[in-house]
Amino acid sequence: MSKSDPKRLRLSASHWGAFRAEVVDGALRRIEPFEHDPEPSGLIHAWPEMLTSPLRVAAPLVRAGWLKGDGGAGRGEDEFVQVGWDEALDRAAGELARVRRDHGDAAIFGGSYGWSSAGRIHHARTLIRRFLYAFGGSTDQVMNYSYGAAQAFIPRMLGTKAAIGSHLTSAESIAAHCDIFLAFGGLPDRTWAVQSGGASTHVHGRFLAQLSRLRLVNISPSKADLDGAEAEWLPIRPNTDTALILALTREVIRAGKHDRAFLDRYTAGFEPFAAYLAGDSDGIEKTADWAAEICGIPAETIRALALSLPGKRVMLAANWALQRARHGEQPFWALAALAAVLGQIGLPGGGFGFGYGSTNGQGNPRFGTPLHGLPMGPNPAKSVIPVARVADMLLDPGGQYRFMGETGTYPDIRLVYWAGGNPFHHHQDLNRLREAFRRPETVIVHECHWTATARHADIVLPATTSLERNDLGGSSREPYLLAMEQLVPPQGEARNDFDIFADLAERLGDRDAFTGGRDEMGWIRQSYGRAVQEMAARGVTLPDFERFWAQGYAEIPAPPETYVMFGDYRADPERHRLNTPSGRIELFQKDLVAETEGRQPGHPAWLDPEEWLGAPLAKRYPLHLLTPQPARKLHGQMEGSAYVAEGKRDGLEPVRISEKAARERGIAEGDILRIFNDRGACHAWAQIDPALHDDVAMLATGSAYDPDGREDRGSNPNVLTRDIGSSEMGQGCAAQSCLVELARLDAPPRPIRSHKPPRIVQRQENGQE
Ligand SMILES: Nc1nc2c(c(=O)[nH]1)N[C@H]1C(S)=C(S)[C@@H](COP(=O)(O)OP(=O)(O)OC[C@H]3O[C@@H](n4cnc5c(=O)[nH]c(N)nc54)[C@H](O)[C@@H]3O)O[C@H]1N2
Ligand SMILES: Nc1nc2c(c(=O)[nH]1)N[C@H]1C(S)=C(S)[C@@H](COP(=O)(O)OP(=O)(O)OC[C@H]3O[C@@H](n4cnc5c(=O)[nH]c(N)nc54)[C@H](O)[C@@H]3O)O[C@H]1N2
Ligand SMILES: [Mo]
Repeated sequence: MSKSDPKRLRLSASHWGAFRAEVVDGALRRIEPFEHDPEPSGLIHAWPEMLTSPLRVAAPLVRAGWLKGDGGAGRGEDEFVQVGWDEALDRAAGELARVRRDHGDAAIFGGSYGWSSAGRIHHARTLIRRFLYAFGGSTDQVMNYSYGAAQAFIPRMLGTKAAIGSHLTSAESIAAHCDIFLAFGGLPDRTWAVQSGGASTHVHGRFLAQLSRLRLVNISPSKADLDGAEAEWLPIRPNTDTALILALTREVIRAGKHDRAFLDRYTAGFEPFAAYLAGDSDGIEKTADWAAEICGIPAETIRALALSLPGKRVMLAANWALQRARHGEQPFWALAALAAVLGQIGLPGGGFGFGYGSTNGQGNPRFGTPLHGLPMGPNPAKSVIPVARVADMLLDPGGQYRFMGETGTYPDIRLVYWAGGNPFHHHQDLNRLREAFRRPETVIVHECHWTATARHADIVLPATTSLERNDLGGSSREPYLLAMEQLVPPQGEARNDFDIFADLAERLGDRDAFTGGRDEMGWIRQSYGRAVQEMAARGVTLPDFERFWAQGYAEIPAPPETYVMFGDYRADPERHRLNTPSGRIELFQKDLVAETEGRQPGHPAWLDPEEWLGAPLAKRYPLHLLTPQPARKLHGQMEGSAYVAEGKRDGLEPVRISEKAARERGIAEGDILRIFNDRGACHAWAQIDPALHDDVAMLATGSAYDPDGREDRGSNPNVLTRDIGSSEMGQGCAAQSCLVELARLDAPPRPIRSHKPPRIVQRQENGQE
């Protein structure tokens, strides 16, 4: 089919799926899943609405109060003044130059955490950093919200990031060799809808089918976390997995079934760890009875599970949610230790892995699909914070914090610049973040949609979505390099982030410092050229660019081997020494004790998560609130579409509660509830779930923050979550440690405002508004 054929279905892609579209007169007429996607996600059908949503930012805007010099007081409440692109860019460039000159490069906060969109050339978070780095740099964010605690902590114990999901033992290996698969947090199909960079080949159903022969155990507060396969369900209290894992370990050792030879050869520090389990260090033996009190699973069940493991091929899997909690480093480390005690690490189909439940294609072969975005270069400002400490930073300039065993100092931020992320979606304790966001002198945001972050900005620049430009998409975990063809012209006055930064760079005196002398298609061709070269070195010939672009994709063959994590290490621990102090898997690290001045022991340990069902606070707030990823959205994206609205009632999301919780509070299915704690409140409708832990409430993330004082008019759970790092070591997001109470709302909830743009005023003739 030729390119000029109007009926030709053009390819584009998103984190939630590649698709083809029929475009008629500049509008998306029809969306079809990518022809090679065996299990496409319904999420792609949100696209036509996302594109033309009334919530699109239509033109460049400046906040009225900022123009009057209100010092940030009106952020999030104010109206906006529509300005032309030239004025908006002049103002943005002027502020960047002023803040750099008066306060230094680190006074600009450009970490800009967020998923942006699929497509690596127009990846907003890469572009903003490239732009800022080209002119002196900015304060950046390190690690991520997804698995930040593990990212900071686990490599120093295991010597590799592979275990956190970058390269897990393959599904084929598990299918062929594993007997028992323990899934902490389950294996939900929901989270497998997405893959960062562009999902092309959804395989959740295939993955579950590969596990169908095994004994599958879903250790999660929610039975629904492992639907679609036969599984035992152990409803665990949230945040107590570490206690359960330690007890499983202790019971195996008590029965004399631990693999001494493996521990001697491949691990360091078993003795102090075992002494802790035996109670030598604190007088408490970590038995099944001990753990039962903490995690709520009967002691006999724990003991039976422990004794069923030795002699079997066991895969210990945990999803990322477990570590988005206070002391979230511990369950991952403890699980690796249990796998070591069972001697399973490095065996086909055995060992451990984090993230099998968390994004599409975990357990896929590592295709290594070559995808290159624009290079960012180094950050000359050399200023970083751990990603989830953003509100602390804004509220406490000059304040000190601990991270990975070191002390850092928060910079004094005067300008916040965000492109491709939504902190008023992703951060915790949003009422506190709102206070923090009032501190800087200027906030600049590029957005496609009126998110709460855009509403809290001073200069809002309308960005195109990935459907309004050309790009390259895909993921190294999936087999297709995707040619994302522009489907429609930019909506309203939207412009590509690339072009916005290019024009700003020009105003700052050097356009090419950002563009590198290339335009959109120049970068796409350059990136594809690199891919062709790299694949040639691997003996694979990719089609030339024109053929690739016309076809819409290039296929990357799977590597031949079936991957086993730590397989090399097991085969030859000297040659494949791990990148840890001992060169082995560390079950004890004495530096950890020194670095935390004794606040953490040197081995995996049960540390009080502070907000959990065993805490004194549970008397006042007796439900543990879990905030999983939304099924019908990617984070806050698609909010406002009819596709998402189908799951809502009165504009509110469902909160899942148990039959017991409903009965005790006189709540019926569909009742509108107020969910609250000392930090804030939000609203949701009651969905009674007979297969949920009695004392758990589940409200997905993703609702737009729409505050009325400390109360969110909608269903954003991050008004309730606690803004604290996982620990002083990892400083990851700890959203899953949160207690709440809820009650039926008898008065109707206040009308939601977030489905409409903020008030926009036109500038008057004399240039004053
Ligand atoms: N309570 C709680 N909170 C959580 C979590 C949790 O489990 N519980 N999970 C956390 C996790 S794991 C994550 S990853 C974060 C996710 O948090 P975010 O990644 O910040 O969430 P998104 O909604 O994906 O934000 C991306 C934004 O980029 C915009 N965008 C898309 N394409 C473009 C573009 O081309 N240009 C520009 N300029 N903008 C674009 C979208 O409109 C959207 O608003 O949330 C975290 N927050
Ligand atoms: N549809 C969709 N898919 C997504 C995303 C999205 O926004 N939408 N976001 C993507 C992103 S950025 C990420 S990082 C991943 C995150 O992937 P995950 O972290 O795996 O996903 P969650 O939905 O946060 O959590 C999964 C389940 O963990 C269980 N859980 C929570 N706390 C505990 C605990 O303490 N113990 C145990 N045993 N179980 C617990 C909950 O019951 C929950 O349903 O998802 C990705 N996939
Ligand atoms: Mo994430």
